[in-house]
Amino acid sequence: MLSLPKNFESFNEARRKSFMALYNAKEQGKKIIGTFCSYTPVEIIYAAGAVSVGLCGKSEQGITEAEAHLPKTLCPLIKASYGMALTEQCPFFYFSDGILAETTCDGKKKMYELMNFLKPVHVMNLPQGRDQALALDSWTEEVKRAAKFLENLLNVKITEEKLHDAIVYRNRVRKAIVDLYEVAKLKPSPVSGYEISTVAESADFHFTDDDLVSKIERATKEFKQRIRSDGAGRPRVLITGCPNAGVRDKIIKRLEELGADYVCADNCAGPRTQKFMIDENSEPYRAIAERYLKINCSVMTPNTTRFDDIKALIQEYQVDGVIEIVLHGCHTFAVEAYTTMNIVQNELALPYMRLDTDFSQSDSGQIETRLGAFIEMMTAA
Ligand code: BJ8
Repeated sequence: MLSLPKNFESFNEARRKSFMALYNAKEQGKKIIGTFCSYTPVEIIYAAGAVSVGLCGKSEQGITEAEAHLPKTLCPLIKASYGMALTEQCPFFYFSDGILAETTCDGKKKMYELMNFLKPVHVMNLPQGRDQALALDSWTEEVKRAAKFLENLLNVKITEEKLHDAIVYRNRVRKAIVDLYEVAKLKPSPVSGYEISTVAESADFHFTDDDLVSKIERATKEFKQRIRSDGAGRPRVLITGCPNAGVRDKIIKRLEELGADYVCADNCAGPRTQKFMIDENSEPYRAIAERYLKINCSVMTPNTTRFDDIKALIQEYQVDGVIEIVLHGCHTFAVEAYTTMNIVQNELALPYMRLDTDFSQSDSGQIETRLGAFIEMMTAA
């Protein structure tokens, strides 16, 4: 019989519920692999007969405890991810059989060394630039090495056939998510971006046997049929920069409550990343490596394709202004923010605002004032 965390009784109802849902899945023999990044090739996890679960910390919970091991100046996403694992508050980490991770930013890759004391962590060596000589070759080898890790950990065999099935399945999931995001291309968007992203993010936490693709497709259909009476004239915003899950309520929800529409994200969660499919007719390991190496993250150098994508998304989603979120301690996105600002303000002549923040609520008043002023600026433009 599986054990529950020592502090289980102190959890709120929602947390207890997710624990118990996963507990039941584990009791039925489901294997779970935790992930922290869009570079994780989830196809190999599915081909190993396991399910992947996104483990990034999304709130202040666990940060104080994490700071006993990690520097206070580290990005809140890293501290929250580690803290939730350390304090056994995250059901998904608690029930994960292992972790598949990558060498992305310095803080994350060093944190994994400590996390390895809590659970088996395999760190894939991500090339630092996709144009480097042998980048694709070495990343393909890393995908194979990660597959071996899973085979040993879970005592399974990853065959080419299983890999192919996993590629086809994950391509279908991605296509469904892109279609879902594209609802916001309608002007006015029939549904709030906050709601769209809530459905898209739920795909990261799918442990049951019902069909995830049909679930997303149903939501897309329902959203398209909605009639929104207050939609006209609301400025349309693209959010870029660091992952925004930990600041969704403070920034995105508030932005929409104040009168703008969040129509698109140029980040890991948005259509920019989901649109890359895997070639279903090539050698699977190389095809997987090729797809993941296309991701435009600021940990890559150079990362010029990110800016090409921002420009394309601004056009496709008829964007009126760009907000860049930079989490405290995230140097790679903070440096790239200078280029984003120049492109948006000077080349495209659109309003741009950068918000430096963390997962606390201490700056929510200040952020609200700045969001209000930004909406006025977009409306006047
Ligand atoms: S592919 S964005 S998920 S690395 S915000 S922890 S970069 S200091 S999350 Fe990311 Fe993968 Fe890139 Fe996406 Fe470091 Fe920056 Fe923190 Fe970050």
